[in-house]
Amino acid sequence: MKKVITYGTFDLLHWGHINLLKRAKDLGDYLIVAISSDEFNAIKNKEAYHSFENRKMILEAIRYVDEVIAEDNWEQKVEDVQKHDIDVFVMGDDWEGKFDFLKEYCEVVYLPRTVGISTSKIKDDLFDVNNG
Ligand code: C2G
Repeated sequence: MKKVITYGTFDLLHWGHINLLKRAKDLGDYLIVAISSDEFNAIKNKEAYHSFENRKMILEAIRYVDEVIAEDNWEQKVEDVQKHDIDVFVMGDDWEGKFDFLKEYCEVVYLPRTVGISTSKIKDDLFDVNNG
């Protein structure tokens, strides 16, 4: 069984995230998603609308996702890859090159980000709609 892992906050979930998860799953047979804990989001300086528990529930409901674990820090990836016997590490290419150190442990794939959608775009568009 070819195991894939990817990391992220995945909040507010949108079709760009789904595109990423689908392509990640297509690279293997089993996809683990490590979602950033609320505490780690504070370190990433990222504000999530949904709590970790609710983001976990949402991700677990996605057909491409087989398992959800917590991402608590920047340093856990090597241990995760080894502990979960990962074959492929996947991230959007906004992270291009940032995780090449994992090539010692597994295949590293950066997939093109989906253009035209982002959580900040959703928030901006909603703000414009509500504020004329
Ligand atoms: N993504 C994408 N297309 C978009 C938006 C996001 O392909 N339009 C991808 C990102 O490249 C990332 C994943 O979806 O691979 C999750 O996005 P975020 O939740 O924004 O992830 P981020 O906060 O960058 O967390 O240790 C890694 C970090 O936890 C990554």
